[in-house]
Amino acid sequence: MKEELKRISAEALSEIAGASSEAELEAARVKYSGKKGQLTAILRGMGALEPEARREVGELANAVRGELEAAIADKAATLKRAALEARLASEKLDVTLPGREKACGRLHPLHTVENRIREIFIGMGFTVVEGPEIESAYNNFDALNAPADHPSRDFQDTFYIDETTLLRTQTSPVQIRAMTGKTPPIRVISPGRVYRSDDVDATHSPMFHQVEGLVVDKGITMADLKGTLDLFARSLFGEETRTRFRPHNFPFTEPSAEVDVSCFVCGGKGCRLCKGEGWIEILGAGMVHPNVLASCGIDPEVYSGFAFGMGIERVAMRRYNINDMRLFFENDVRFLSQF
Ligand code: 2NM
Repeated sequence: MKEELKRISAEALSEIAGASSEAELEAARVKYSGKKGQLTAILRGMGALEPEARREVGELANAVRGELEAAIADKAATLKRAALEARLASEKLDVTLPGREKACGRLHPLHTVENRIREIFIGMGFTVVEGPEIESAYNNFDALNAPADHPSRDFQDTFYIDETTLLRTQTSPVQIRAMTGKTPPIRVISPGRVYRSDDVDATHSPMFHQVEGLVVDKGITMADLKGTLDLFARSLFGEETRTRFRPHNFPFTEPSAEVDVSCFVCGGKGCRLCKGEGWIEILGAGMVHPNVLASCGIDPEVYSGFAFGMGIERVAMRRYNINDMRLFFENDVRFLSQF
């Protein structure tokens, strides 16, 4: 039996040493010191021995068991360390590598320009008002003193939903809403989308954005309009900017004007942007027609007002020197990321 124990010990130690995984080590443990293991079988068989032999074999068997347990524990620790090292090697990361930059969104250039326009007028005491894009023909045309035969009413130019409902062609109906049933003073701007049945080209889009402004109070004159637009132009385009009013005609204002700003590239000398003119048209404006005030329930004998309107696309195109309006709506990141 001693010979048998020595054989078991030698075999077991070599198997333990040769185990290359925790599973193999466990298999070796079960094979020798498990419940049905070879060493366990010897210990069980000792009952049949003489007391003297039993003591000797028992001592040796215990010694072998101790040896095996120590070898197993030792090997287990070695395997565990090796597994950890393998994991550390495979999961190694180089914290000195440069990070991967996340693409970050930004405001659309039309939004940036609209926000700037809002800021400037808010700074002058205006309130921002909004209204529906689906409007009544009354608010869009009749209340704005547009005669029944005015060309803008044409089915060719306006998106009608039915005879009395349409997509607003300007944001003026918002100002009709801001005046109706209200008592001046009124100081509002109305930014938003407007719709016209135009074919798409470099300077036209069937949907574009406008900001209109309106001031109504006692004693409002053309001087207030000029001062307001002058300050606006200097805030948006720079302190040296000058404004020029040219006579024009709108049904909702009298007198009416188109407003130019001195070219912010050449300062008025004439260049490619202003096509040698020195001036760039950006606004329409005028004194609110008495019929418009009256149709909103405001007495034109007591109150007067001015109004103006501009296309945001057009302002942004001039500001950023963009030559094609379609670029705003194509959402090509190569274009949008430049602003
Ligand atoms: C423009 C040009 C001139 C305008 C007029 C009104 C209202 F409602 F008061 F009559 N709102 N906006 C106006 C005046 C708009 O856009 C080129």
